[in-house]
Order: sequence, then structure tokens, then C-alpha cells
Amino acid sequence: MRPVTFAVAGVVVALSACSAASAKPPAIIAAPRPANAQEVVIYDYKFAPLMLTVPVGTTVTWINHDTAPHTATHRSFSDEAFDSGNMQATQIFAHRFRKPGTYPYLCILHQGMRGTILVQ
Ligand SMILES: [Cu+2]
Repeated sequence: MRPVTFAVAGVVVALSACSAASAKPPAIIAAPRPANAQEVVIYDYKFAPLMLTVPVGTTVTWINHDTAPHTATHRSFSDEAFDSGNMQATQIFAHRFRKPGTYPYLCILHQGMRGTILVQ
């Protein structure tokens, strides 16, 4: 079972336990959003945004908001390779893009997780 399922079950229990004592509407748990135009959020086994467009020279950061470890990895011989290594929960990885191009990347641990940085 994935950690996200545990978290949702915990919220349901917490809400039902306090609903009798409080008339407030239940809190809505929103997915975390990038803090700025140079950040990619990792959450629920996805990169968001899936494609990020930045100018040359930008330092892009990835932050892991999952409890599971993830990587942001671009393997290439022709342009700038990068690899975050295993990012634990709340860990941040930064990479500066010095050349224009299209940089597809993935999580080595969960290879269905893919994203792209477009550097202009
Ligand atoms: Cu992953």
C-alpha cells in the first residue's frame, strides 16, 4: 500500500472524531504547489509541473513532498546530465541549466514518473 493511502485514512479518522464537537467545515487538504516559477514539486508520485519552461541560466529546484524517496535524473552524453540521487521527504535538489534545450528526466526509483525542463 502506498503511503498516500495511509495519510488519507488518517484524515478521515481525524475529521470524523472532531465533527461532533465542532461545526466548522472539514479542512481541504490541497496538493502542494511550486513556490515559484523555478520549482518543481514532487507529490503523489508525480512531478508538477510536468513541463517547466525557463530561461538559460536558471537554477531549477525540485522538492520532494512525498514520504517516499524520489530522484530527478537526466542521463545524456550530448547535453548536461543531472541526477539528484535519492531525495528523502522535504529534501531539495537544485540544478542550473547553462544551455538551451529540452531536458527530459525521470525518477529512477519509479520510472513512470517523468518530467521535462525546457530551457530557452
Ligand atoms: Cu520516485
